[in-house]
Amino acid sequence: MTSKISLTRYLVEQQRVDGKIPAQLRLLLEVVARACKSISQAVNKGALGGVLGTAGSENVQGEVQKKLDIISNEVLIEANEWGGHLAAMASEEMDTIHLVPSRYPQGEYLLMFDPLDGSSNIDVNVSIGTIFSVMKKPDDHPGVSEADFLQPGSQQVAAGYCVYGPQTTLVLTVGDGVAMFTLDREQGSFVLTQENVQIPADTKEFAINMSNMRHWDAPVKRYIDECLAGKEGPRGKDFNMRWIASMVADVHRILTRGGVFMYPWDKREPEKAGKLRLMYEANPMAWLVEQAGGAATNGRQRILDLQPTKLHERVAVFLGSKNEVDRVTSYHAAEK
Ligand code: AHM
Ligand code: MG
Repeated sequence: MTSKISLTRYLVEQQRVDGKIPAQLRLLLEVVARACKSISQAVNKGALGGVLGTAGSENVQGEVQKKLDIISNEVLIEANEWGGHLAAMASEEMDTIHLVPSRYPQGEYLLMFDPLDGSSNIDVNVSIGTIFSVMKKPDDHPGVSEADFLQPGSQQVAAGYCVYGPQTTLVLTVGDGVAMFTLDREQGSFVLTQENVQIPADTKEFAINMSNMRHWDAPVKRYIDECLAGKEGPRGKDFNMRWIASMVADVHRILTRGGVFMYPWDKREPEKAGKLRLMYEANPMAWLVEQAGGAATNGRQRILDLQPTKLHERVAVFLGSKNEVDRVTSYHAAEK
């Protein structure tokens, strides 16, 4: 790359040269990126900034909230509510939707986010991230309600994440492939460091929380058993395993060098859902992965085709290298 392309320039060119994104969406993405920069700073300070540890509260899913979960949620809301580009926001950390206060202009977009994904890694200095998804508010009625958010992931107009690791990297799609931007801390701006990200169709690496094995459904167990059998088994090759316990970091690895990520539902859950949330985690990651040539299903259906029934809906997730996702999905189809 000869001259550095900032996120701002990339978005302006997407808007101006290619006409791919409207001005309001460009503004929205710049604001999200700015919020991520400020979350990145808080993450970097760690104990020095007094941001580690629990906040003594629980979210709507009954999970203990960390201080950084709450700080990140507030940063994203404050950054986004006054710009005039949003109709409303929804977050993994809030019970219901957050309307843009009436003193600010209302826009046409809906923003959903997991403000700080991988919360169990905050206090141990392991990569964490912010995941976001953008849709348009249906324009057939005034006002905005929770029902407006319940659109399938195929309706997303932008999606991405920012991983706070050894580097802070923002990964974005507006439906035209996947681009990665690394935060240049001296300049204070995100710089384009990779375009047209592609996930190889085949892989020898899988990511799953193996401690749940005894609770898995038969097709998942079959798939992993075959991987574990290595060269001597039906796959005829050895597999390696990675599990970071931050979806952002696991997906970032997969976008970088391939692999398959799985968080299946397991037999402890009567609703046959999973741990991960459709609106804040599965949809944006599924779209990024598809845009990079990979696949994403819930074991039976394409994630982006799922019709959500509630804001905090959970879903089983299989995503990454296409041939592996197709294989584990076919094992589900073969089940009686
Ligand atoms: P969080 O949004 O509360 O952080 O939970 C989601 C995270 C994912 O990032 C990760 O893939 C998974 O939970 C890890 O789960 P486990 O604790 O079973 O390893
Ligand atoms: Mg999460």
